[in-house]
Order: sequence, then structure tokens, then C-alpha cells
Amino acid sequence: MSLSGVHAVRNGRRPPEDPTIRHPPGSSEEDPIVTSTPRALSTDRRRPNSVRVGAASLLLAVGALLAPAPAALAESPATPPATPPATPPATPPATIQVYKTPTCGCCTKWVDHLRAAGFTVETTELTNAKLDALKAMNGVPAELASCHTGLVDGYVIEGHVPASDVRKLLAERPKVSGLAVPGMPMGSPGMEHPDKSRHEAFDVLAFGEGSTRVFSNHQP
Ligand SMILES: [Cu+2]
Repeated sequence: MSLSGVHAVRNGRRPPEDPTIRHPPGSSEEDPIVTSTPRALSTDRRRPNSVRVGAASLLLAVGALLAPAPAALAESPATPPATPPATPPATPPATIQVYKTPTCGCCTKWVDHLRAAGFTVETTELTNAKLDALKAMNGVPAELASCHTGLVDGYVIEGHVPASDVRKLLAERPKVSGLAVPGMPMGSPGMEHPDKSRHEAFDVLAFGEGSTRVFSNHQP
């Protein structure tokens, strides 16, 4: 079976130590500011009083200067790596991993659409069989399948989903597996036709947990 091969392709792209890997929201509860105290503030205890007062106020002043600087805190080896505060992730730059077959022209146009909207996109080309396996592995219902599959921040993006819907998904973070535009509706991003009168209305569907609902509707 080729599932492990697909996995290897995905996992091999970045080593786990890669500092650019973002952590899911709420995955870290350590606050580096709470756990690290500037050591300099406690070093004056053995000195005479007069020196101590002068040194203490100087150190306090230095401490006040250093306190807001994350670089000063990061010098302690015990300080955990800086993580973003526990707020919802900001709007992208998000990286979308896109899986497609090598000959899919509309897939490439959809990737261009995402990049034009500000997303970073990494593409991986797979055989049809491996692409189908990847869709199944990521819970894409067969009836919602399209030509390409994207993965971003724990969500699956199946087919020609507009970048604006991906942004909305990442901002609102509903409890769904992902979004899908089944088939390849004419006029969806990457499926534009020179004759715009052939563009059709289409729904973006949110799927997951055995249910599907309309996430947004697009008119030609
Ligand atoms: Cu397509």
C-alpha cells in the first residue's frame, strides 16, 4: 500500500525541529515572561548597604530597560522557545500544502489564485492513485472530491475553493474537517472561462463528522 509513501512525502518536507513550524493555538501554556527572572536583580545581596542601594537602583533601571526586550529573556537557556500569545492565529501568511497530479492545469491555476491572494503554497505531485489515497486518508467524502487537495493549519481544502473562504475558515476556525467545492464548477478560481456567460453559481461546502453544510455561495 502506498499510504506510507504519501506520509513520507508530507513529513519529509520539514524536520520536526524546524523553528518555522507554527504550533497549533493553545498548544503551549508556558509564558516565557513569567518563568524567567533577570538574575542581575538578586546578585547584590552580599554587598555593603550603601553600595547595595546604588547598585540596586542602577540594576532596577537596567532591568526596566531590559524587561520589555524578548532578546534579553531569550538568553537564558532555560527559557522555552518563544511562542505566539494564545490568541487566534492571525490571518495568513499561512502555508498551504497542495497535492495534485502532474498534468492538472486547473490545479496550477488555483495555486496561482492562492498565491495572488497572499498564501504561501507548496505543491506535491502524486499519481491519481496516491492522490485518491491522500483524500481518503484526510476524510474527504468521495462525493465531494475534486481535482486537487490542500492541507492548511489542520484543515482540508478540496477542489477550487476561493482564497477568501480559506481565509474565513482560518479566521473563524469552525469545528469541521475542511471545505470542498465538489467537481470543478465553471467560474470557480482556476476554472475561469474566457466566455464569462458560461460561469455558474457554486457552493463551498464545509464537511466533517459525517455531515456537510453550505459554508458560502458564489454567484457568477
Ligand atoms: Cu480542477
